Amino acid sequence: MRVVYSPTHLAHDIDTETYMGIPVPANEVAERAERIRTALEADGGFQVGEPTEHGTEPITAVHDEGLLRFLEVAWSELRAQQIPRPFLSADTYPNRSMFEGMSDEAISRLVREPTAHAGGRAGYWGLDSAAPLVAGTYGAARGAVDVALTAVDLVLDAGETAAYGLCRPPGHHAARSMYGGYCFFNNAAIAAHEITRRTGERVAIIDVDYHHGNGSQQIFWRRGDVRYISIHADPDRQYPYFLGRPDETGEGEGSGENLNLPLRAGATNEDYLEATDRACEAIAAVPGSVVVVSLGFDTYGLDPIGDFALTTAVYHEVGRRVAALGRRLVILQEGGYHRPSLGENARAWLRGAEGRPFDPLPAGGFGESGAVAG
Ligand code: Q9C
Ligand code: ZN
Repeated sequence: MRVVYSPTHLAHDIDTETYMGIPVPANEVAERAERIRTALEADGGFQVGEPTEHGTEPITAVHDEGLLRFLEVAWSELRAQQIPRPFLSADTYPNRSMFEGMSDEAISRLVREPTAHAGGRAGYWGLDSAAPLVAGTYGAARGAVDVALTAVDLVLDAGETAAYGLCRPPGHHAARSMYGGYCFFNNAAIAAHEITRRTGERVAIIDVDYHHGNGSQQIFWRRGDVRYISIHADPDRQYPYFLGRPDETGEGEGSGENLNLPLRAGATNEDYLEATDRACEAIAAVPGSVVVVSLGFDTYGLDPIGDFALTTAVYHEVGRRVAALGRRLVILQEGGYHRPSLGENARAWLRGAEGRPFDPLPAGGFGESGAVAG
């Protein structure tokens, strides 16, 4: 399988994030993508190449141009304003209750981008304090979009039945006009939109990251040409808290096109495969020849921010079942934070999608697999 990787991610070199007001070691770090790339190179069955540049047009087809402009200048604004921070994080968010009682007309007039403070501007465009922005973030986020769009090219133009984009930073929490949750541009949504534009077909997104992809859901909420299906931790106990419930099914043209499958804490391989089958049925029910996979490994039993109990073997089976839909796959990396297992889990998933046996690397062999048997 062809793999797309960009070294631009290395300059998004985060070491700290804030969690509930306290600085903590970052989860979404460069080592993640390097672990996956190295494992796929060692496998021998993957050809890793760099993306081609696709420009900003496919991004602004999905995102507000203001978000792109903000991300482009945010770091230099923080520096110019001499706010001494190692990364940019919001000061104040426009909580909806700030505008309680005001008319829709007044709200749309009053809720606007502040012009002169990086912390206020980050609050306007950001969802949370978990997406630290540094000097290299914009370049890395643009690189991740190019990775996703190059994977689309491989499938649409180069005759590949599947391609893997090793996107970093991830994307599925980024909405049309919002970044957050370690995500800046929504790589999978940009890819899905591009596929609809170029094929004229319907596209399905299956999101198997541990978290609900609120950004992807928001972007396609009213669209009848992109079906979004997500298996994730119940938002009652997990980020992003305010979206991801089963009664969110889309509106207008998108009515019935959004499927949320939340799972309990401790969800097992068996629970996950059952949800995978429901998701695959929802894909098979509509026409189309391409599926975008938002692939996360934060469902793994040892993930530091997840609470599912999945093992490496199940990723092989999920990859196999998604490929068994018989559609072309654009597979894009989202989350997954247990660094030692990321390489093996990616190999397992992608080999499953290619119909190759898993063939785990021997313990103590290449790297430190961190994989748990079973
Ligand atoms: N204590 C993705 O997996 N909250 N994003 C982290 C950690 C934000 C996850 C809290 C989680 C965002 C792409
Ligand atoms: Zn996640």
